[in-house]
Parts: sequence; structure tokens; C-alpha cells
Amino acid sequence: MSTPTPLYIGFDLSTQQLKALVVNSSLKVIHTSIFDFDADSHGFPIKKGVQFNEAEHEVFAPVALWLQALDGVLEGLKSQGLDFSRVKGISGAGQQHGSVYWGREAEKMLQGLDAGRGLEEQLSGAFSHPFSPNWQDSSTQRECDEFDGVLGSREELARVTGSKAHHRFTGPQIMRFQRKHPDVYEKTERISLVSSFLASLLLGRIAPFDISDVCGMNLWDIKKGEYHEELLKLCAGSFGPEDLKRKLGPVPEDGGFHLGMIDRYYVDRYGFSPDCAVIPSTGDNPATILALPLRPSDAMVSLGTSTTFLMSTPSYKPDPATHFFNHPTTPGLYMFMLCYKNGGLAREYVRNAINEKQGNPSSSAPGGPWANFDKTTLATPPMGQKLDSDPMKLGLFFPRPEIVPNLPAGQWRFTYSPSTNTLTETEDGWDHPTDEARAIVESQLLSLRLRSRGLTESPSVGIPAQPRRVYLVGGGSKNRAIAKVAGEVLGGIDGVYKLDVGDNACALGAAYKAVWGLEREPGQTFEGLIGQRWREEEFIEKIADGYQPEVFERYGLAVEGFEKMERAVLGQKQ
Ligand code: XUL
Repeated sequence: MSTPTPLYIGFDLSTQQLKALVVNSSLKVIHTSIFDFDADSHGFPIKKGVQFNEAEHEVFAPVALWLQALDGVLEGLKSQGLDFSRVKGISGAGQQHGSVYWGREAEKMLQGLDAGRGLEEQLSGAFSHPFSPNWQDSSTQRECDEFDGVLGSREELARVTGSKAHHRFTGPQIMRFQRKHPDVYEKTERISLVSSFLASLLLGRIAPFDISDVCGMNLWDIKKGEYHEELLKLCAGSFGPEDLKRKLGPVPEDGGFHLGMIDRYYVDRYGFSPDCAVIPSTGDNPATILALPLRPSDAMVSLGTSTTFLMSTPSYKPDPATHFFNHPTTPGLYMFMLCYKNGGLAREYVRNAINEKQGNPSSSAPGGPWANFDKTTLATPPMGQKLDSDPMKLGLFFPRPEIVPNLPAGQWRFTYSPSTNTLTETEDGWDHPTDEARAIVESQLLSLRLRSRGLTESPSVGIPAQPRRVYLVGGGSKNRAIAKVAGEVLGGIDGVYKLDVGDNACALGAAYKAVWGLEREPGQTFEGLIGQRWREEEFIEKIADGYQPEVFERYGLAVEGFEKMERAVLGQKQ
């Protein structure tokens, strides 16, 4: 009998669920198991995976919930008949920025797990604090102001750590925690990120941070590859930076590093092989760029409730409006990220207004409830310009307060004439809500083009800088009208593609990271190994043309008007 081929697990510990994806060495998905926090957990007063303290703008998750979920998701794989003994390696993705506070007995409890009893029962007492602050938390304005100020400016903080201070970033969160709960902080032996917490459970000891996810803390000096002393000092307050550094632990540089073998608990309880290796888990956004062999000039746009734009790039050009992280696998590369609060929800408002006016499309219409929105978008010329001499229609549509740029909820409509460089705030000439279908898609894409333009390169002489390919993932990637406009606005010399992995991109990226960590030849990059095994025809689909010179140039003029419009609106709010 031939030896069974190896399998790899990628976990995704996100806000609302824990998912496990099992792949083989050819990158094919064999099993998927999901533990949905609201639907499948018992004993936690959660809503969409989290709890709230609205008075203080706190959002947090009970850590014991995740213990219950890990056994639950493994039980799910067991009931599907997974032969755990074939699993050679595991990695994971965790919601970024969240922190877990371990008590003094944690290591002992992790090392003494009994396979006859569940993780929740045995580890609920391992934490000095039972909750993990969540990335949706916004309780840290005071701490953010201090972080932004301590090195002289937000620009300088962004230059050092890759981002200006953000409410959700772990440094400001830890700082507030140590102020609010000094006794608990004092009794905290170690602090994990959600990603390293997951790896710790699997290893049976506290795992180090991942080289990419550590950049979501506002504490890591990216260029120097070490914690920034002054930021540690600020964060730790009277407890001092040395104690905090010890609580945070070391950070191995290699994203494919073997942390060690899976804990005995999983061998005895589920039948894992004692030789199954644990590879560092990373953040969910860094894991997303590992769902395909993304090349440095490719862009990924994740069109979910919010919009994220991800690029892998050799250029480090930090700015307070954007994020830079170390690349999760490839030294010398960085992950560039834009993170918007308004994405799918904002488009849905316009879609509903259009359906109200035009009548709901039949449920069998291609595009479903989006049929009218799509038709209207495609029937409207770029920027609503019927004639070249017409002014461009540009707008901002934020049903929720936005981070990029930092503006309260609101809607603003303008016209812009590039020939005279005239920008006017007006609703004259706007046909509501018809003109808004194309305008909202353009508005979201123009913002991406504006903020990524310093990172793209010219593909060949005479062709303007742009991404090579644009990959769309997430719910909105099904929408062909958005794909078409994405190609027109962003370009993409090789076209616009859909990565057909549904909501699985981060778990898949984590599983691929495990494959790479275990099967790489010495010196072989992630992109090299995954690129060799990647079956393009099966995994992606070209859904729209990319670069079209005339319209790309026209949107180039629109970007200038768009930038002016943002500045005008920001000016009104000051
Ligand atoms: C990124 C961020 C979110 C979470 C979602 O900075 O806060 O995308 O990672 O889990």
C-alpha cells in the first residue's frame, strides 16, 4: 500500500466564526469545517461573536468561546471522516489586533492538557482577563493621541511602525488595559495576539508573534526589526518597558518557522500524528494575500461589508492614511493595506434606492437584487459625462463614519471640470439615485487608485503605472459591473480576475502557508512554491478587461478632482 499523501490545515479565527480548511500538497481543498460563534456556541452572551460596553466604546470577545470553538471545529472534521494522522502541518489566520492576557499558571495548564476533557473546561482559568479586545473597539482615543504624539507626529509613528495610531491597534489597547486594570496587568504573565493565541493552543505552550501580525500593534519598528523602546515605554506606563517586552515575547523572522510539534492533547483526542508541525499563524489580512501567488505588482480588492485593498510590494512608503506590514512569508516584501469601513453596505443603500425607483428585480434575474444596480452602472458613462465637455460627477457616500479619509457619516456630491480645474459642491445635474450607482463604485475605486498610485509601476515603456492584475475577492466579486469599472479605474495590464474561494481566502492562505513551511526547498519562496503548484485555470477566472488607455487616462483626471473633493470635505469638517 502506498503511503497516504500529506494534508495541511489552515484555521481562520475571525470575529464571527472559527473555520478549518484542509488541503493537500496540490493545494486542493479536501474538507471545510465551520464553528459559527452565534449559532454553534453555548454559554456566551455574544452578538456577531462579540460583547459590547457601549458607554466606553468597548468591543470584546470572551476567550473561552474560542476554546469551545477549537474543539468544535475539530469535532466537525472528525465527523467528516478526516484522517488526522495525515495532517503534516498547521497554520492559521487570526483577526488582527486583538490581544489575549495569560495568567501565571497558563504555561503549566497548557502543558498538562488531558485528552479526555475539553479545552474550555481545562483552560478557561488560564487567563488573567477573560476577554480579548476586538478590532471593532474604539475606546482608545486618549491612548492614540499619546501614541501619535510620542515620536513627534503621526507621520513619524507611521514611518516607524507602518501605521499611525488606530483605536484597534494592540499598543494603544494594551496601554488602556494597563491603566484600567493595573492589578490584572501586573498578574499577566504573557500577552498573545489572536493569531499567536491560536498557535499557542495547538502547541501546548505560548507561541511567539508572527512577523507580519506584530506590525498591527504600533509597537514594532519595521525597518529595525525590533520593538521600539520609546513606544514600549509609553505603552507600559509605570510597569516599565522591560516587563512589557517579556510579556510580548520574541518574534521569529521566518514566517515558515517550525514552532514545534502539535500538543499531545490533539494526538490522543483526535488522532493527529505526533510529528504534525505548527507553523506561525498570521493576521487574517496577511493570510489573505497568501491565498494565491500574488506578485509584487498585483492588487487584491476584498469587497465585503468593508473594503480592503492589499498589495505585496518591495516599496516601503508609509503614510498616516495607509498601513504597511511585513510580508507574512517573504523577507524584503511588505504588505500594503487600505482598510475602509464603508464598502458593501454603502453600495447596498444605493442599490435599494434604485430598486425602490425601478421595482425589485425578479429573484431569478442574473445578479439577483443587484440586477438594476448593475444595469444602471453599465448604462451610465464614466463620471456621468455624456459629452467630454460635461463636468464629471464625483461623490462621497459614507453611511458609516469613514477612516480613509477620516470623516463622519454623510454624503457629498460635486462636479469637477478638469479643463478649468473647477470643483463645485452641487447636486445640479445629478439624477437621483440613478447617477449614484456608477458614482459610488467609482468613488470607492478612485480612492484606491489615489492611495496606491505611489506603489504601482509602469509595466512597459509608454504605459502608465498600474497593477499587473487586479484580483477581486469577497461578496462583491460576483458583481460583474463592479469588476468592469474596477478595470477601467484601476487598470491592470493583465486584466481583472475573480478568486473563487468565497469567504475562504484567509483560511486558504493559512493552509498554503503550512504547505510552504513544510514542503519548501532551502531558500524557496512562498510565491515560488505556490506558483509552481497553482492551477490558474481552476482557481481564478478573468472577469473583466483591465487597462483601457483612453478611459484609464480619463480616470487619471478624475483622481485629481477626487483628491480635491476629499480635501474640500475634510476642510469643512475642521
Ligand atoms: C485590519 C482589521 C480587520 C480585522 C478583521 O486592520 O482591523 O480587517 O483584521 O478581522
